[in-house]
Amino acid sequence: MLIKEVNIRKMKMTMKSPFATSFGTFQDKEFLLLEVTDELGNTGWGESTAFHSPWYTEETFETNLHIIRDFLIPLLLNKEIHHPDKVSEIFSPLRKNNMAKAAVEGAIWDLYAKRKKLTLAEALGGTAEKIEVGISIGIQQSKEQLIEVVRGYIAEGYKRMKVKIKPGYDVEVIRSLREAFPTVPLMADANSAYTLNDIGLLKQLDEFNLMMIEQPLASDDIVDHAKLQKAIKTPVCLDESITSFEDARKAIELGSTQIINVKIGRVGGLTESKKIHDYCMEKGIPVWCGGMLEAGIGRAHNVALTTLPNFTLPGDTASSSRYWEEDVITPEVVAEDGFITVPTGYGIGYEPNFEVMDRYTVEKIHFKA
Ligand code: OSB
Ligand code: MG
Repeated sequence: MLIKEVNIRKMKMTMKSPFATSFGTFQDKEFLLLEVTDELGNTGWGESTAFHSPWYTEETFETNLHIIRDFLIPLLLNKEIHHPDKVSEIFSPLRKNNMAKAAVEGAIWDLYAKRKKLTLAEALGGTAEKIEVGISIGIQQSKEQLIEVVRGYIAEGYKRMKVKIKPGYDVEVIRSLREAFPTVPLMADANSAYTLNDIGLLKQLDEFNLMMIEQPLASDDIVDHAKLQKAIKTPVCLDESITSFEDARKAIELGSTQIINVKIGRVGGLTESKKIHDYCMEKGIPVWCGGMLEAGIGRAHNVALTTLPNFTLPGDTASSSRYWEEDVITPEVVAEDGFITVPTGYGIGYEPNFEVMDRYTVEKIHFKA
């Protein structure tokens, strides 16, 4: 296929409620949507998962715009692409900028699947007809408030609760949550808020039977996490530290992680995600699909990826309505009783909702071969 046109939309949407993590609070979300068109008029959609600030990784939606516009699009326009797996090869002379690469590659995967009359899940080799999801809960004002929020999500059918923690909002918060809900599958995400000096504190979490602790230590570390894992019972799951297949291989080899959170943007695309998935499956390391507070296009890609067989743990792709008053796709993503039914339409299987999309589009940029 030949890529003939690319449209970039700068988007600005506001979340229904603020989402607080150990590194900052999200409410307004600025991000990019991409639409690619081939020589036959097929289109594919992608979403950049970079945030407005370089908090979670070094990328921002503005650096993504720069890289996509000035480097990635010129590499693609009018180039014959036989399979989306080739896109990451074409981009490989450029270092990092994984979220920028993933946004473009994701759009080409969607386009390719539509061209081949396959669902994106099928094109990736996935088979699940429904996927299990949990919910990620930001830092709350108090323990009591967190318990009420969790109660609400349990009532909505979510079965796995992930709670954000940070120094000063950790052991006692998890203790009271565990007392309130003795059997609910529970995990904690620290987003790199601790160091090895906190081993004693992190060890105290062992008594709460957590499914895992996500990214307790530095965002670029795999050495200290291995030391920590030797000292605690709770399985360590890496998020920020895994930016590629090579990172995953090394972290597993070192014993730094027992579970991997795969985020398409963070690792540079669906092709790299599949590689990590396949390797983890071979090594007996379960994976799950993380979230980046995406709008519908990004969520749709997450849903398709999660249909691969080693995604055995619930992901963070909750319903659209958990984040947004209205989403940019139709139908919206809906989790019922903790499960999302994988759509059966070609490509991502959800249609862009142009009326909603236009309402939140700040700027459109058009490229033609
Ligand atoms: O660490 O997984 C994370 C949100 C923003 C940045 C990082 C993370 C998160 C989440 C929420 O946990 C995931 C979601 O609901 O999309
Ligand atoms: Mg995380």
